[in-house]
Amino acid sequence: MRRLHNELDLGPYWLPFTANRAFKTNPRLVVSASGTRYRTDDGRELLDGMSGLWCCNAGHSHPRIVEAIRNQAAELDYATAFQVGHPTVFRLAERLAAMAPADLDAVFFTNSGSESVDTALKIASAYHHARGEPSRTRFVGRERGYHGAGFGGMSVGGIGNNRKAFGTLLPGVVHLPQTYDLEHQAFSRGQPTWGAHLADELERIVAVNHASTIAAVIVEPFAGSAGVLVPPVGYLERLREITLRHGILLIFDEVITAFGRLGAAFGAERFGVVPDIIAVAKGITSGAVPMGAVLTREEIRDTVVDNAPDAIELFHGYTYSGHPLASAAAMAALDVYEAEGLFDRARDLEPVLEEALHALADKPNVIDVRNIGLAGAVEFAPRDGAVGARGSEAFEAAFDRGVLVRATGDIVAVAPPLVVKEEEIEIIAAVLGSVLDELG
Ligand code: PXG
Ligand code: PLP
Repeated sequence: MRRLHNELDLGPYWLPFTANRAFKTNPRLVVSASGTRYRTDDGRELLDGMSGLWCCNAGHSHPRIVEAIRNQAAELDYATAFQVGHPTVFRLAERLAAMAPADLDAVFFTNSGSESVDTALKIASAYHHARGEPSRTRFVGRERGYHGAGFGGMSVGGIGNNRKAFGTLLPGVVHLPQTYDLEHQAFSRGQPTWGAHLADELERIVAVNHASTIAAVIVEPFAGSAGVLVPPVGYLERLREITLRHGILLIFDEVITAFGRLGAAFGAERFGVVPDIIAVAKGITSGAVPMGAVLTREEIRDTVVDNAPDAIELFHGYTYSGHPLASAAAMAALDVYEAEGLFDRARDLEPVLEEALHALADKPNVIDVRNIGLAGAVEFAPRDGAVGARGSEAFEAAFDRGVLVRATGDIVAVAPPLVVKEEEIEIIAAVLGSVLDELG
């Protein structure tokens, strides 16, 4: 079989979050995709156990989304978002506001999760500024949080490797402890029962720094990038209670958890906790065109807008905010989610994925299996002197056997498209099982 990469110059392209040197000696290329399957350049089928990268919730190249993008590109390719609008983006904002919990009815558009996070932080800051409490500038993140690759998101993020080469980042950021604890939570199904008290650390942070210096707390409802760290029962509720009591905004980074991953439109809905701001991206277009958005309580938007000393109320935005192709893709993705009942489908498949993954608990070197919604992770004991080796070897072996998963350290994460079939979940687990049997 002719391999496309033999004809390509692999030199110039610097791959993101990738082991570039290893990749270029053993490149992996996909050339097309449909539904739950990719096709590789050597003609093999690859079952997508990761929804692309937590984003293709409706499956790949869904005909309805493809058609919407095509039509929009032919009709209106681009419209500046600064002082000008176009109909599709207004319709999309209206629809997102209707889907969002409670009064999170103001929508600001971005092009990625990273931009959504930076936008959410800036809106939180601008809100307190407009309210006459400009001393509220600190942000509280969490250990092992991932909030994208911008300087704002890196600053509130809590993954050392993502931060170590980039200096001092935003000043004034404080981190909550992570919610994961192997000893107390290993092999939890769904939310662990131990750990709600970890939210009380926020009280300590408030005591040390004073509430009047804190703008917002940002957390992922479940931490995805760090390896599916599921919030303990009662934890998010307690964060909500403490933030409300101290006038601190609560931001949910729902870049992974929104649009069905948790069997609901938002993690906020699944967990029954309403934050002040929600950041989304990825599944908003089912990954077909880059887009992100920030949903805020109407009062936050109105406070910023109504108190503005200048004609332009928020000096923030992107060239491609609310891009027509992204807006059309998002409208079509939301249509598909609704028409195919995909959020309910994720909820129905949750126990199937749970059973399939927990059946791997007794495989060699497995120290934890955890899951929530249509997401799960298997964690291995690190090999002596080679942390992360088992994870990346598992990823490569699964890839060679036709299943795409995600490795982060010695954790393998799984998050298939919401259109995945039960048999395909079984295949993903079976391949992982056989990989684990053979992993040294
Ligand atoms: N917030 C969260 C919670 C995310 O998961 C981002 C922000 C940034 O989104 P963009 O679109 O700027 O990448 C993300 C992205 C992984 C992995 O290893 C996860 C993400 C990105 C890349 C890798 O699981 N999530
Ligand atoms: N850098 C330069 C020189 C620019 O002119 C712009 C936008 O006009 C940007 C960065 C920001 O780009 P974007 O709006 O796509 O985020």
